[in-house]
Amino acid sequence: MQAWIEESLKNGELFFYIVPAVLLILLLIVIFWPEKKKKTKEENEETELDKLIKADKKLKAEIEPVVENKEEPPFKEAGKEIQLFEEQDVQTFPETSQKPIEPEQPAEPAPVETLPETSPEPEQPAATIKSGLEKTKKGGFMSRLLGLFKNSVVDDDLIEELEEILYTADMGVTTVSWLMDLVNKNRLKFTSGDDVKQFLKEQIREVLVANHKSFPEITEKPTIFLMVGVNGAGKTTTIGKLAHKFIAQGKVPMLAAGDTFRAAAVEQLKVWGERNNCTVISDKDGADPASVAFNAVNSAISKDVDVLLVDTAGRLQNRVNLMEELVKINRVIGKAKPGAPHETIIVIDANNGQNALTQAKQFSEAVKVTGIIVTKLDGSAKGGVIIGISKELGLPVYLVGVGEKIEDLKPFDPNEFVEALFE
Ligand SMILES: Nc1nc2c(ncn2[C@@H]2O[C@H](COP(=O)(O)OP(=O)(O)OP(=O)(O)O)[C@@H](O)[C@H]2O)c(=O)[nH]1
Ligand SMILES: [Mg+2]
Repeated sequence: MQAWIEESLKNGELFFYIVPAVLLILLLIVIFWPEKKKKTKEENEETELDKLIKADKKLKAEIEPVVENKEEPPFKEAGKEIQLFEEQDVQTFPETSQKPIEPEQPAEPAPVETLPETSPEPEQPAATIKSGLEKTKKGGFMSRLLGLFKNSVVDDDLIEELEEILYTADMGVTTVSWLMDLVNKNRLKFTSGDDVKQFLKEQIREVLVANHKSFPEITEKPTIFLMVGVNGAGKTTTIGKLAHKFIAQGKVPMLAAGDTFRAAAVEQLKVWGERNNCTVISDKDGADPASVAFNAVNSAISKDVDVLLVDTAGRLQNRVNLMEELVKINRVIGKAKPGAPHETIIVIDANNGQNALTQAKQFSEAVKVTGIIVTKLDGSAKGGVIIGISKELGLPVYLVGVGEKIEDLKPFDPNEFVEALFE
Protein backbone atom coordinates (compact mmCIF):
# COMPACT_ATOMS: atom_id res chain seq x y z
CA MET A 1 0.00 0.00 0.00
CA GLN A 2 2.82 2.33 1.01
CA ALA A 3 4.70 1.38 -2.14
CA TRP A 4 1.52 2.14 -4.22
CA ILE A 5 1.12 5.53 -2.56
CA GLU A 6 4.78 6.37 -3.14
CA GLU A 7 4.42 5.17 -6.78
CA SER A 8 1.22 7.27 -7.25
CA LEU A 9 2.83 10.37 -5.77
CA LYS A 10 5.71 9.97 -8.15
CA ASN A 11 3.63 9.71 -11.30
CA GLY A 12 0.83 12.17 -10.11
CA GLU A 13 -1.98 9.54 -10.20
CA LEU A 14 -2.93 10.33 -6.61
CA PHE A 15 -3.91 13.85 -7.48
CA PHE A 16 -5.57 12.76 -10.65
CA TYR A 17 -7.97 10.20 -9.01
CA ILE A 18 -8.14 10.66 -5.26
CA VAL A 19 -8.38 14.42 -4.86
CA PRO A 20 -11.35 14.78 -7.27
CA ALA A 21 -13.00 11.78 -5.59
CA VAL A 22 -12.66 13.42 -2.16
CA LEU A 23 -13.97 16.73 -3.50
CA LEU A 24 -16.93 14.94 -5.08
CA ILE A 25 -17.81 13.28 -1.78
CA LEU A 26 -17.59 16.61 0.04
CA LEU A 27 -19.83 18.21 -2.58
CA LEU A 28 -22.42 15.47 -2.22
CA ILE A 29 -22.38 15.87 1.56
CA VAL A 30 -22.91 19.64 1.23
CA ILE A 31 -25.82 19.14 -1.19
CA PHE A 32 -27.66 16.28 0.56
CA TRP A 33 -26.99 16.86 4.26
CA PRO A 34 -29.47 19.78 4.88
CA GLU A 35 -32.15 18.03 2.82
CA LYS A 36 -31.89 15.03 5.02
CA LYS A 37 -32.01 17.08 8.17
CA LYS A 38 -35.05 18.99 6.84
CA LYS A 39 -36.75 15.76 5.95
CA THR A 40 -36.21 14.39 9.43
CA LYS A 41 -37.72 17.55 10.88
CA GLU A 42 -40.75 17.27 8.60
CA GLU A 43 -41.11 13.64 9.50
CA ASN A 44 -41.14 14.62 13.16
CA GLU A 45 -43.71 17.30 12.56
CA GLU A 46 -45.82 14.83 10.70
CA THR A 47 -45.76 12.58 13.67
CA GLU A 48 -46.95 15.45 15.91
CA LEU A 49 -49.69 16.23 13.40
CA ASP A 50 -50.65 12.59 13.35
CA LYS A 51 -50.94 12.66 17.10
CA LEU A 52 -53.20 15.70 17.01
CA ILE A 53 -55.38 14.21 14.28
CA LYS A 54 -55.70 11.03 16.27
CA ALA A 55 -56.63 12.95 19.42
CA ASP A 56 -59.13 14.99 17.46
CA LYS A 57 -60.71 11.85 16.01
CA LYS A 58 -60.94 10.36 19.46
CA LEU A 59 -62.59 13.50 20.80
CA LYS A 60 -65.06 13.61 17.92
CA ALA A 61 -65.93 9.97 18.48
CA GLU A 62 -66.74 10.83 22.10
CA ILE A 63 -68.84 13.84 21.13
CA GLU A 64 -70.65 12.13 18.29
CA PRO A 65 -73.40 10.49 20.39
CA VAL A 66 -74.30 13.92 21.91
CA VAL A 67 -74.56 15.51 18.46
CA GLU A 68 -76.68 12.67 17.23
CA ASN A 69 -79.11 13.24 20.08
CA LYS A 70 -79.77 16.82 19.13
CA GLU A 71 -83.21 15.91 17.80
CA GLU A 72 -84.19 15.02 21.36
CA PRO A 73 -85.55 17.84 23.53
CA PRO A 74 -82.34 19.37 24.82
CA PHE A 75 -81.52 19.64 28.51
CA LYS A 76 -84.06 17.02 29.39
CA GLU A 77 -82.58 16.60 32.83
CA ALA A 78 -82.55 20.31 33.53
CA GLY A 79 -86.19 20.43 32.48
CA LYS A 80 -87.15 19.13 35.88
CA GLU A 81 -85.30 21.88 37.69
CA ILE A 82 -86.65 24.67 35.53
CA GLN A 83 -90.28 23.76 35.39
CA LEU A 84 -91.05 27.06 37.08
CA PHE A 85 -89.94 28.88 33.95
CA GLU A 86 -92.79 27.36 31.94
CA GLU A 87 -92.87 27.20 28.19
CA GLN A 88 -91.80 30.67 27.10
CA ASP A 89 -88.44 30.25 28.79
CA VAL A 90 -87.92 26.68 27.74
CA GLN A 91 -88.57 27.68 24.12
CA THR A 92 -85.32 29.58 24.04
CA PHE A 93 -83.32 26.40 24.66
CA PRO A 94 -83.42 24.75 21.18
CA GLU A 95 -81.61 27.80 19.84
CA THR A 96 -78.71 27.00 22.12
CA SER A 97 -78.72 23.35 21.02
CA GLN A 98 -78.30 24.32 17.36
CA LYS A 99 -74.98 25.95 18.05
CA PRO A 100 -71.94 23.83 16.99
CA ILE A 101 -70.59 22.03 19.98
CA GLU A 102 -66.99 22.89 20.53
CA PRO A 103 -64.66 20.40 22.17
CA GLU A 104 -64.02 22.56 25.23
CA GLN A 105 -67.72 23.08 25.87
CA PRO A 106 -69.11 20.72 28.46
CA ALA A 107 -71.69 18.30 27.17
CA GLU A 108 -73.74 19.17 30.31
CA PRO A 109 -76.54 21.74 29.97
CA ALA A 110 -75.91 25.29 31.12
CA PRO A 111 -76.39 25.70 34.86
CA VAL A 112 -79.91 26.73 35.83
CA GLU A 113 -78.62 29.80 37.77
CA THR A 114 -77.85 31.54 34.48
CA LEU A 115 -81.50 31.50 33.48
CA PRO A 116 -82.81 34.47 35.51
CA GLU A 117 -81.23 36.66 32.82
CA THR A 118 -84.25 35.85 30.70
CA SER A 119 -86.71 36.04 33.62
CA PRO A 120 -85.66 38.95 35.88
CA GLU A 121 -86.58 39.08 39.57
CA PRO A 122 -89.72 41.07 40.27
CA GLU A 123 -88.99 44.48 41.80
CA GLN A 124 -89.57 44.95 45.53
CA PRO A 125 -93.06 46.36 45.99
CA ALA A 126 -93.20 49.93 47.29
CA ALA A 127 -93.62 50.30 51.06
CA THR A 128 -97.16 51.13 52.19
CA ILE A 129 -99.04 51.64 55.46
CA LYS A 130 -100.02 47.98 55.19
CA SER A 131 -96.43 46.80 54.81
CA GLY A 132 -95.43 49.23 57.58
CA LEU A 133 -97.89 47.52 59.92
CA GLU A 134 -96.49 44.05 59.34
CA LYS A 135 -94.49 43.95 62.57
CA THR A 136 -97.42 45.25 64.61
CA LYS A 137 -99.59 42.53 63.14
CA LYS A 138 -97.16 39.63 63.34
CA GLY A 139 -95.24 40.33 66.51
CA GLY A 140 -97.36 42.98 68.19
CA PHE A 141 -100.66 43.09 70.02
CA MET A 142 -102.70 42.63 66.85
CA SER A 143 -101.74 38.99 66.35
CA ARG A 144 -103.06 38.19 69.87
CA LEU A 145 -106.13 40.32 69.34
CA LEU A 146 -107.02 38.70 66.01
CA GLY A 147 -106.57 35.28 67.65
CA LEU A 148 -108.95 36.27 70.45
CA PHE A 149 -111.61 37.43 68.01
CA LYS A 150 -111.80 33.89 66.63
CA ASN A 151 -113.67 32.81 69.79
CA SER A 152 -117.30 32.04 69.18
CA VAL A 153 -118.40 32.90 72.72
CA VAL A 154 -118.14 36.33 74.34
CA ASP A 155 -117.66 35.56 78.04
CA ASP A 156 -115.86 37.15 81.00
CA ASP A 157 -112.61 35.45 80.01
CA LEU A 158 -112.68 37.01 76.57
CA ILE A 159 -113.40 40.50 77.95
CA GLU A 160 -110.62 40.13 80.54
CA GLU A 161 -108.12 38.98 77.95
CA LEU A 162 -109.18 41.77 75.60
CA GLU A 163 -108.40 44.38 78.24
CA GLU A 164 -105.04 42.79 78.99
CA ILE A 165 -104.06 42.74 75.32
CA LEU A 166 -105.13 46.36 74.79
CA TYR A 167 -102.93 47.45 77.69
CA THR A 168 -99.95 45.97 75.88
CA ALA A 169 -100.87 47.84 72.69
CA ASP A 170 -99.07 51.14 73.47
CA MET A 171 -102.30 53.08 73.17
CA GLY A 172 -102.03 54.53 76.64
CA VAL A 173 -104.30 54.03 79.66
CA THR A 174 -106.79 56.73 78.67
CA THR A 175 -107.50 55.20 75.26
CA VAL A 176 -107.75 51.64 76.61
CA SER A 177 -110.17 52.74 79.38
CA TRP A 178 -112.29 54.57 76.83
CA LEU A 179 -112.42 51.50 74.54
CA MET A 180 -113.17 49.07 77.40
CA ASP A 181 -115.99 51.28 78.69
CA LEU A 182 -117.58 51.16 75.26
CA VAL A 183 -117.12 47.37 74.99
CA ASN A 184 -118.69 46.81 78.41
CA LYS A 185 -121.63 49.07 77.64
CA ASN A 186 -122.35 47.20 74.41
CA ARG A 187 -121.47 43.73 75.62
CA LEU A 188 -124.95 42.25 75.30
CA LYS A 189 -124.95 43.03 71.60
CA PHE A 190 -121.97 40.78 70.92
CA THR A 191 -122.75 37.20 69.96
CA SER A 192 -119.23 36.25 68.84
CA GLY A 193 -115.63 37.37 68.97
CA ASP A 194 -116.04 38.71 65.45
CA ASP A 195 -118.75 41.12 66.69
CA VAL A 196 -116.28 42.51 69.23
CA LYS A 197 -113.69 42.85 66.47
CA GLN A 198 -116.03 44.83 64.20
CA PHE A 199 -117.09 47.03 67.12
CA LEU A 200 -113.51 47.89 68.15
CA LYS A 201 -112.53 48.47 64.54
CA GLU A 202 -115.33 51.00 64.07
CA GLN A 203 -114.57 52.86 67.33
CA ILE A 204 -110.92 53.20 66.35
CA ARG A 205 -111.82 54.25 62.83
CA GLU A 206 -114.16 56.91 64.23
CA VAL A 207 -111.55 58.51 66.47
CA LEU A 208 -108.91 58.50 63.73
CA VAL A 209 -111.30 59.93 61.13
CA ALA A 210 -112.53 62.60 63.58
CA ASN A 211 -108.99 63.90 64.10
CA HIS A 212 -107.84 63.40 60.56
CA LYS A 213 -106.54 66.20 58.40
CA SER A 214 -104.57 65.82 55.19
CA PHE A 215 -101.07 67.21 55.03
CA PRO A 216 -101.44 70.98 54.51
CA GLU A 217 -101.48 72.45 51.04
CA ILE A 218 -99.02 75.23 50.22
CA THR A 219 -101.17 78.34 50.08
CA GLU A 220 -98.67 81.02 50.99
CA LYS A 221 -95.12 81.73 49.88
CA PRO A 222 -93.11 80.73 51.81
CA THR A 223 -95.11 78.28 53.91
CA ILE A 224 -92.96 77.52 56.94
CA PHE A 225 -92.82 74.15 58.67
CA LEU A 226 -91.08 73.88 62.04
CA MET A 227 -90.09 70.31 62.78
CA VAL A 228 -89.70 69.25 66.42
CA GLY A 229 -89.20 66.00 68.29
CA VAL A 230 -86.75 64.11 70.47
CA ASN A 231 -83.34 63.06 69.17
CA GLY A 232 -83.39 60.19 66.73
CA ALA A 233 -87.12 60.50 66.07
CA GLY A 234 -86.46 61.06 62.37
CA LYS A 235 -86.84 64.86 61.95
CA THR A 236 -83.93 65.39 59.56
CA THR A 237 -84.77 62.32 57.47
CA THR A 238 -88.41 63.36 57.30
CA ILE A 239 -87.41 66.86 56.15
CA GLY A 240 -85.41 65.25 53.33
CA LYS A 241 -88.39 63.07 52.36
CA LEU A 242 -90.76 66.06 52.54
CA ALA A 243 -88.53 68.16 50.29
CA HIS A 244 -88.65 65.31 47.78
CA LYS A 245 -92.47 65.29 47.97
CA PHE A 246 -92.71 69.04 47.43
CA ILE A 247 -90.37 68.91 44.44
CA ALA A 248 -92.55 66.16 42.94
CA GLN A 249 -95.47 68.60 43.27
CA GLY A 250 -93.52 71.25 41.40
CA LYS A 251 -92.77 73.32 44.52
CA VAL A 252 -89.43 74.84 45.50
CA PRO A 253 -88.36 73.89 49.02
CA MET A 254 -85.59 75.41 51.16
CA LEU A 255 -84.08 73.79 54.27
CA ALA A 256 -82.86 75.47 57.47
CA ALA A 257 -80.26 73.72 59.64
CA GLY A 258 -81.62 74.72 63.04
CA ASP A 259 -79.89 71.86 64.84
CA THR A 260 -76.56 73.53 65.61
CA PHE A 261 -76.05 71.47 68.76
CA ARG A 262 -74.78 68.34 67.07
CA ALA A 263 -71.76 68.70 64.76
CA ALA A 264 -73.00 66.16 62.22
CA ALA A 265 -76.56 67.50 62.11
CA VAL A 266 -75.83 70.34 59.67
CA GLU A 267 -73.90 67.98 57.39
CA GLN A 268 -76.76 65.48 57.48
CA LEU A 269 -79.22 68.15 56.33
CA LYS A 270 -76.80 69.31 53.62
CA VAL A 271 -76.71 65.78 52.25
CA TRP A 272 -80.52 65.83 51.97
CA GLY A 273 -80.23 69.27 50.33
CA GLU A 274 -77.84 67.87 47.73
CA ARG A 275 -80.05 64.85 47.13
CA ASN A 276 -83.03 67.09 46.50
CA ASN A 277 -81.01 69.80 44.80
CA CYS A 278 -82.39 72.49 47.10
CA THR A 279 -80.84 75.30 49.15
CA VAL A 280 -79.81 74.69 52.78
CA ILE A 281 -79.38 77.70 55.08
CA SER A 282 -76.87 76.94 57.82
CA ASP A 283 -74.34 78.48 60.18
CA LYS A 284 -71.34 77.08 62.03
CA ASP A 285 -71.75 74.48 64.81
CA GLY A 286 -72.85 76.01 68.06
CA ALA A 287 -74.41 79.04 66.35
CA ASP A 288 -77.70 80.37 67.70
CA PRO A 289 -80.41 78.20 66.09
CA ALA A 290 -82.93 81.05 66.38
CA SER A 291 -80.69 83.28 64.27
CA VAL A 292 -80.32 80.48 61.67
CA ALA A 293 -84.12 80.23 61.54
CA PHE A 294 -84.48 84.04 61.25
CA ASN A 295 -81.97 84.25 58.38
CA ALA A 296 -83.58 81.27 56.67
CA VAL A 297 -87.04 82.88 56.72
CA ASN A 298 -85.65 86.11 55.23
CA SER A 299 -83.75 84.15 52.61
CA ALA A 300 -86.88 82.10 51.77
CA ILE A 301 -88.82 85.36 51.33
CA SER A 302 -86.17 87.02 49.17
CA LYS A 303 -85.65 83.89 47.04
CA ASP A 304 -89.41 83.48 46.71
CA VAL A 305 -89.35 79.75 47.54
CA ASP A 306 -92.59 77.88 48.21
CA VAL A 307 -91.69 76.04 51.38
CA LEU A 308 -89.20 76.43 54.22
CA LEU A 309 -88.55 73.34 56.37
CA VAL A 310 -86.80 74.19 59.64
CA ASP A 311 -84.85 71.39 61.35
CA THR A 312 -84.30 71.59 65.12
CA ALA A 313 -82.23 69.79 67.74
CA GLY A 314 -83.76 66.80 69.48
CA ARG A 315 -81.50 67.01 72.50
CA LEU A 316 -79.77 69.80 74.39
CA GLN A 317 -78.00 69.91 77.76
CA ASN A 318 -81.42 69.28 79.29
CA ARG A 319 -85.08 69.30 78.39
CA VAL A 320 -85.74 72.80 79.77
CA ASN A 321 -83.03 74.22 77.48
CA LEU A 322 -84.50 72.37 74.54
CA MET A 323 -87.99 73.68 75.16
CA GLU A 324 -86.71 77.25 75.74
CA GLU A 325 -84.81 77.11 72.50
CA LEU A 326 -87.88 75.94 70.60
CA VAL A 327 -89.94 78.78 72.07
CA LYS A 328 -87.26 81.24 70.88
CA ILE A 329 -87.06 79.73 67.38
CA ASN A 330 -90.82 79.82 67.13
CA ARG A 331 -90.90 83.47 68.19
CA VAL A 332 -88.24 84.72 65.75
CA ILE A 333 -89.85 82.88 62.85
CA GLY A 334 -93.05 84.76 63.67
CA LYS A 335 -91.11 88.01 63.76
CA ALA A 336 -89.54 87.41 60.37
CA LYS A 337 -92.88 86.38 58.89
CA PRO A 338 -96.06 87.16 60.80
CA GLY A 339 -98.32 84.15 61.19
CA ALA A 340 -95.41 81.75 60.75
CA PRO A 341 -94.58 78.99 61.40
CA HIS A 342 -97.67 77.85 59.55
CA GLU A 343 -97.23 74.32 60.89
CA THR A 344 -95.30 72.97 63.85
CA ILE A 345 -95.01 69.25 63.32
CA ILE A 346 -93.89 66.80 65.96
CA VAL A 347 -91.99 63.84 64.58
CA ILE A 348 -92.53 60.71 66.65
CA ASP A 349 -90.74 57.37 66.44
CA ALA A 350 -93.35 54.59 66.62
CA ASN A 351 -90.83 52.46 68.55
CA ASN A 352 -91.15 54.82 71.50
CA GLY A 353 -94.62 53.47 72.17
CA GLN A 354 -96.28 55.16 75.10
CA ASN A 355 -93.25 57.43 75.66
CA ALA A 356 -94.13 59.06 72.37
CA LEU A 357 -97.36 60.24 73.97
CA THR A 358 -95.48 61.84 76.86
CA GLN A 359 -93.05 63.50 74.44
CA ALA A 360 -95.86 64.89 72.31
CA LYS A 361 -97.49 66.36 75.42
CA GLN A 362 -94.25 68.03 76.56
CA PHE A 363 -93.56 69.58 73.16
CA SER A 364 -97.17 70.73 72.92
CA GLU A 365 -96.69 72.68 76.16
CA ALA A 366 -93.76 74.64 74.70
CA VAL A 367 -94.96 75.26 71.14
CA LYS A 368 -98.31 74.97 69.45
CA VAL A 369 -98.01 71.59 67.74
CA THR A 370 -100.37 71.38 64.76
CA GLY A 371 -99.76 67.87 63.47
CA ILE A 372 -97.86 64.62 63.81
CA ILE A 373 -95.63 62.53 61.62
CA VAL A 374 -95.09 59.00 62.92
CA THR A 375 -91.82 57.49 61.68
CA LYS A 376 -90.40 53.96 61.59
CA LEU A 377 -93.77 52.25 61.50
CA ASP A 378 -91.98 49.64 59.40
CA GLY A 379 -89.52 48.78 62.15
CA SER A 380 -91.94 48.76 65.05
CA ALA A 381 -94.49 46.39 66.55
CA LYS A 382 -96.03 49.38 68.35
CA GLY A 383 -98.29 50.70 65.60
CA GLY A 384 -101.04 50.98 68.23
CA VAL A 385 -99.38 54.21 69.39
CA ILE A 386 -101.10 56.03 66.49
CA ILE A 387 -104.52 55.27 68.03
CA GLY A 388 -103.44 56.59 71.45
CA ILE A 389 -101.85 59.75 70.06
CA SER A 390 -104.89 60.56 67.98
CA LYS A 391 -107.33 59.95 70.84
CA GLU A 392 -105.37 61.70 73.58
CA LEU A 393 -103.87 64.63 71.74
CA GLY A 394 -106.66 65.16 69.27
CA LEU A 395 -104.03 66.01 66.66
CA PRO A 396 -103.99 64.86 63.06
CA VAL A 397 -101.44 62.27 61.99
CA TYR A 398 -100.38 63.79 58.68
CA LEU A 399 -97.89 61.27 57.41
CA VAL A 400 -96.22 58.02 58.37
CA GLY A 401 -92.66 56.88 57.70
CA VAL A 402 -92.64 53.32 56.40
CA GLY A 403 -88.98 52.95 55.49
CA GLU A 404 -85.65 54.75 55.11
CA LYS A 405 -85.92 55.48 51.40
CA ILE A 406 -86.73 58.99 50.18
CA GLU A 407 -90.17 57.92 48.94
CA ASP A 408 -91.10 56.03 52.15
CA LEU A 409 -93.24 58.79 53.62
CA LYS A 410 -96.92 58.12 53.10
CA PRO A 411 -100.08 60.14 53.73
CA PHE A 412 -101.91 58.75 56.72
CA ASP A 413 -105.29 57.41 55.68
CA PRO A 414 -107.37 56.33 58.74
CA ASN A 415 -109.43 53.88 56.71
CA GLU A 416 -106.40 52.28 55.11
CA PHE A 417 -104.79 52.04 58.56
CA VAL A 418 -107.80 50.42 60.25
CA GLU A 419 -108.43 47.99 57.41
CA ALA A 420 -104.77 46.93 57.33
CA LEU A 421 -104.71 46.55 61.12
CA PHE A 422 -107.82 44.40 61.41
CA GLU A 423 -107.41 42.46 58.15
N1 LIG B 1 -86.91 52.34 59.05
C1 LIG B 1 -87.07 53.64 59.14
N2 LIG B 1 -86.06 54.40 59.56
C2 LIG B 1 -86.25 55.74 59.65
C3 LIG B 1 -87.48 56.34 59.31
N3 LIG B 1 -87.36 57.68 59.52
C4 LIG B 1 -86.10 57.89 59.97
N4 LIG B 1 -85.42 56.73 60.05
C5 LIG B 1 -84.05 56.54 60.51
O1 LIG B 1 -83.96 57.00 61.85
C6 LIG B 1 -82.64 57.45 62.11
C7 LIG B 1 -82.66 58.80 62.82
O2 LIG B 1 -83.22 59.75 61.93
P1 LIG B 1 -82.84 61.30 62.00
O3 LIG B 1 -83.59 61.92 60.88
O4 LIG B 1 -81.39 61.50 62.06
O5 LIG B 1 -83.48 61.69 63.38
P2 LIG B 1 -83.50 63.14 64.07
O6 LIG B 1 -84.84 63.29 64.71
O7 LIG B 1 -83.12 64.18 63.08
O8 LIG B 1 -82.40 62.97 65.19
P3 LIG B 1 -81.53 64.15 65.92
O9 LIG B 1 -80.93 64.96 64.82
O10 LIG B 1 -80.55 63.40 66.73
O11 LIG B 1 -82.48 64.93 66.76
C8 LIG B 1 -81.94 57.49 60.77
O12 LIG B 1 -81.09 56.37 60.67
C9 LIG B 1 -83.06 57.36 59.75
O13 LIG B 1 -82.66 56.71 58.57
C10 LIG B 1 -88.56 55.48 58.87
O14 LIG B 1 -89.69 55.88 58.59
N5 LIG B 1 -88.30 54.14 58.81
MG1 LIG C 1 -81.64 65.60 63.07
